[in-house]
Amino acid sequence: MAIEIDYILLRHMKMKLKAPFTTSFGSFQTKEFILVEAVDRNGVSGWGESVAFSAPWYSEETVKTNWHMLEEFLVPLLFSKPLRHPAELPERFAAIRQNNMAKAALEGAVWDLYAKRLGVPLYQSLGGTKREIEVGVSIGIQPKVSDLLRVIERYVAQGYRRIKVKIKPGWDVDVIREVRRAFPDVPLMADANSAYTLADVDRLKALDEFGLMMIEQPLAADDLMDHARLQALLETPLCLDESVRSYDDARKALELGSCRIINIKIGRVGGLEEARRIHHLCLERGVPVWCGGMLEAGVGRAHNIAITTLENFTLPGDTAASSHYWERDIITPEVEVQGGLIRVPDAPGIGYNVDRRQVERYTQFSKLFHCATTA
Ligand code: OSB
Ligand code: MG
Repeated sequence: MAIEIDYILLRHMKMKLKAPFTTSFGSFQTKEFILVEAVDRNGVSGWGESVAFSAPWYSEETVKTNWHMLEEFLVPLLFSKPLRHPAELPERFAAIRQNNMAKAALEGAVWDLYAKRLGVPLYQSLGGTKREIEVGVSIGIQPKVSDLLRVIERYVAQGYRRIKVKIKPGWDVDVIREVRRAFPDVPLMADANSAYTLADVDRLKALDEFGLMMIEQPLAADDLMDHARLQALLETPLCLDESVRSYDDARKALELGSCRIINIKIGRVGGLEEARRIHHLCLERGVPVWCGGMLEAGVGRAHNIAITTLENFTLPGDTAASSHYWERDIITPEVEVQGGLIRVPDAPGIGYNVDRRQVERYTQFSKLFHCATTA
């Protein structure tokens, strides 16, 4: 059965986070993103969300470069010949270098549509089995340590399964020491978003005494070699985020010993199919994975939940409740966390309803692309 897409609708969205999010790169509160709707000839809609931000601080992609890639290259490739299964898309998109978040957004919409046409939940089409997933929360850099402790207190009380604290030089060893003193037993990790170099090895080594689950992405995104050297010097496991953009990156990182854990983000690796391949590789090698977050709205959040149902997602992810980010999300019901768990919905596709009224409210502009070949 071919997937007969009638049109693709791209929306440029703008939503305001409840609180500013601060990393080693800076702070932002307005989240712009692209929402992708793929509609087939029966009027069924599949949804995808690009995780690219307005500015290229996390990777080189932005909302505008994604729009350009989708409009000029990826949507035309999708329409260029019939499609039988979403797993065919990575090969079709391989003619385009990188631009993984743009590819993932379109692929995600097609996966949702595909699962809905079969009447099965997306997580099952991906081979997932878990009925509930464990989640943690990622806490941005705060003005003062006392603020951070108060925020952590709140999330521990809500039952989140682990706390992730953002670090950077000057907001690291002393801060983690305070957090450990206040919360001796909480599962804790730190994410540096590439804020360090090998010259900081003593500072990073000093974190070993706090029993962190892992340190995420301490060094540069393109530096698997230095991560391997650092990992050899630390007891704390390293986890790679920005450095792993493909199956081959993951394979090389594991072969070099650059990390002992991988954070899988669907957008960063170019889509659900590539995410699944990395998951399978890590399962084979006995390396645990978890699902990262990009401050997604409901559609992206639903995709994260679906991929997290695969068996080797054994560590809590960053997929916190909708209400952690938004006054009002774009899906119903919103993503809820109880006792640190999300119940995986059983409805076809992503399993949540897209709230078109909210979508309209947050839409800045949109553009429709018709598929000529199915007409
Ligand atoms: O490095 O994991 C990261 C948010 C934006 C960009 C990169 C990262 C993050 C987070 C928060 O840590 C994840 C989330 O809550 O969605
Ligand atoms: Mg990270």
